[in-house]
Amino acid sequence: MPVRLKDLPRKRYGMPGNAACPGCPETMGLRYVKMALGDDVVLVIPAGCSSVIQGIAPKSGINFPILNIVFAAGAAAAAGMKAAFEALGRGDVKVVVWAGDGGTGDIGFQALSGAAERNDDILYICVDNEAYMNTGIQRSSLTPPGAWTTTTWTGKREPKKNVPLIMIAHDVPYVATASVGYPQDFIEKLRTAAKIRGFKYIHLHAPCPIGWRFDPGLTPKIAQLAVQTGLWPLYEYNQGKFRVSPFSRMYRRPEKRVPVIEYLKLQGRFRAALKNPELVKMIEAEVERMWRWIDALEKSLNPAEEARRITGT
Ligand SMILES: Cc1ncc(C[n+]2csc(CCOP(=O)(O)OP(=O)(O)O)c2C)c(N)n1
Ligand code: SF4
Ligand SMILES: [Mg+2]
Repeated sequence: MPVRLKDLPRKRYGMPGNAACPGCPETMGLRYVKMALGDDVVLVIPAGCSSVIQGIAPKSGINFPILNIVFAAGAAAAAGMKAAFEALGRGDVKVVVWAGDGGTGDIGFQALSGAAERNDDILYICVDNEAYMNTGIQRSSLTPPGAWTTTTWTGKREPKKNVPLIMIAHDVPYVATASVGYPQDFIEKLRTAAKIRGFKYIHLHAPCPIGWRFDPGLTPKIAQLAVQTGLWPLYEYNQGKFRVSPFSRMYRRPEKRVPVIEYLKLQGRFRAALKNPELVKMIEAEVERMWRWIDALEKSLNPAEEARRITGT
């Protein structure tokens, strides 16, 4: 059912004066997670900005239960915690991993892949600000081509690792992409995922004003532009059924599509790339390549057949 803003809880989950930078997409995303899932939720957070946003123990700028855990172990710790809740007769508690792009696509990837393969009953959210922000903006495998970081001074040359597609290939029940620029879509996907037993993965695009070099007031706008240019497609793979989400359907209507350059030019991290036509072409080619994957998935998956295969009916 579509989410109506007026029905969402008004409770404060991030407290005033927490340690996030102004315009931080991670605090926005954390708030939406709690608004969507309610109180019986424990978060597991590997090292990253969200570990620091909480502040220094015994105080916390975030008022819900969190286990902070080493980088490599997010999904494994969550799977163990879920098993413990079940043993205690509290299988209703939702265990959610909230990990950065570095903690997901690089250092935590083996634990993520293992939990997915075992179909552990957890929800894993990658909050993707496209670099190792907490340690000073180093490149990750999810940094997009053309982007400046402190370890890619002239712009990254390699493509962005496509973790959501890798997760679909793990044959898990639920995979979706989302954006902090479209909170209702994100909240709907969180609620859909929460009703499914087994492994769920949501990849949240999270523009970071500090690392991407833009005005902190522009976080939602930059997030929306990523979707409107087709650079960040919103879609959902639910038990064998693949569908492009409504806000991304405009990509298929070229007259509605926003040129990629409109997204790039608002961000200081693409300043060098914008002077290099080859890099801009590479970024545009990446967008088209990603949409070819999406078209292929949409055409090739037979929803009824897939659902039968997964559920064994
Ligand atoms: C094994 C290990 N290596 C490096 C670090 C240092 N470290 C802490 S946070 C962080 C960056 C995390 O990046 P990401 O997962 O993308 O989260 P973000 O800070 O961007 O939210 C790094 C490298 C660490 N804590 N543990
Ligand atoms: S560096 Fe970016 S993600 Fe990290 S706290 Fe600041 S705004 Fe948030
Ligand atoms: Mg990051």
